[in-house]
Amino acid sequence: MDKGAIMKRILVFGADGYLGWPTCMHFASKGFEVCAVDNYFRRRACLELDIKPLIEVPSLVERSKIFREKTGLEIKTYIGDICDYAFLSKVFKSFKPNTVVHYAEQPSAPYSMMNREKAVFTLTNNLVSTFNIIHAVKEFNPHCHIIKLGTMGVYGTPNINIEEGYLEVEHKGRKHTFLYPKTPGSLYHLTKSQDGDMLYFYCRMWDIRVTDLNQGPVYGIITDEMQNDERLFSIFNYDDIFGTVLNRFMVQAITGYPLTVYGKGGQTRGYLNIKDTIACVDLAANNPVDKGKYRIFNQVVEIFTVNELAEKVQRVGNQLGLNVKINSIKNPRREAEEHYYNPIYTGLKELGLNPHLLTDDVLAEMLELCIKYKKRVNNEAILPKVLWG
Ligand code: NAD
Ligand code: USQ
Repeated sequence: MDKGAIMKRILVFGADGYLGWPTCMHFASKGFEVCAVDNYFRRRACLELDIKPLIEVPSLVERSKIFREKTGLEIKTYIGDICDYAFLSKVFKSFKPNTVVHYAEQPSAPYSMMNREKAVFTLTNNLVSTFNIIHAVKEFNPHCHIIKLGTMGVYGTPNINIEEGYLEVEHKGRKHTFLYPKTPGSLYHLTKSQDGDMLYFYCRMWDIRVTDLNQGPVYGIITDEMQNDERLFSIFNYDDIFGTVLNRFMVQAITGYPLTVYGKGGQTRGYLNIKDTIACVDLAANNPVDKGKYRIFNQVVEIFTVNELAEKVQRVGNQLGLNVKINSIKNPRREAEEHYYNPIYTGLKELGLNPHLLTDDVLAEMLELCIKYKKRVNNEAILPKVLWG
């Protein structure tokens, strides 16, 4: 396999999003030819739900222009829906990627549990986008490496260790290795289980090559390529629909809103800094998996309970002169609030990941950045409104 050829032309789906945009800048800065695709679903959903991200960022096309003006580096853009196979085929035929990164899904658990319409959109969008990418790879470049962003939430919170993707089972004296059993806790998480099953199926049927990065909740705002220019920042939400827990807590802390711990706060997850998301995708792209293989990494850096996160934000916030309070509110979700949680996450470290940890300095830096945008915070967007039951 020509590794150099595989690595240099990268197509990023979901490129306007929180993780997609910094990924595009990163690969462009590393000498890749980058093609960025998005249909602005996330922006339209925010408008529809009257949610404003903390920082106003220009469109994908505008950010690519700004990035080119500042660096001389090109990020080619296409605006369209990858569930539309004709559009996707056009992009594949014209760009001829060697690697694709698939972020282009509806990523919010509460959004998927809001009502039937949002649920059916999540199902259709997340499964058809993945299905179309598989078909486009088979049709236009069967050597192409698909890197899909999965989620740790597919495993749920089982009372045994969470292995990295697969589990060897011994039954009546015989052994077989299966995909690790999945117990997702929202319709969104269910779609991530199903798209994983589909990718595994087509690895076996069509010999495509896939890396699935089962990622935990991401926090943070800044990556190196943003160069402290807010026009190059990512979409950053703190609301109950698109905000992830630590990003929400930081914005709550700077406005004096008591941190919204759902239920007992013993919910335990594996977290990572947005800088490490980029580093992990980079490692996957630079170490493509063999054809026919469905490789899974658990993309996690540190494990915390919700209570531990809230206490960290409170301590560091108070050191900055904020008066941070914590409030346990009724949990809108159906999930275990106290449970065993021991995922294995050695694969990416073995490939060379050098993780960023959630130190007090890192937290203080993120809080100070959020303070700059305090005037934009709408407290009405904070309390959870979507109930699972
Ligand atoms: P995001 O919503 O910011 O990014 C996804 C982007 O994909 C959006 O810009 C959206 O407009 C686009 N998109 C969605 N459907 C599309 C379609 N059919 N055609 C074209 N574009 C489409 O979300 P994110 O937080 O950047 O997450 C990216 C991926 O990573 C998702 O698949 C999510 O499941 C996964 N993930 C995210 C986190 C996290 O904490 N942010 C953690 C684990 C996994
Ligand atoms: N939580 C609170 N208070 C809040 C928000 C959340 O206690 O104000 C709790 C939730 O109940 C949950 C935990 O914090 O137990 C994490 O919630 P989250 O909203 O940060 O994460 P989640 O809904 O699981 O989804 C996010 C991303 C999703 C990704 C997932 C990774 O939106 O795209 O797949 O993190 S994981 O959680 O590992 O499945």
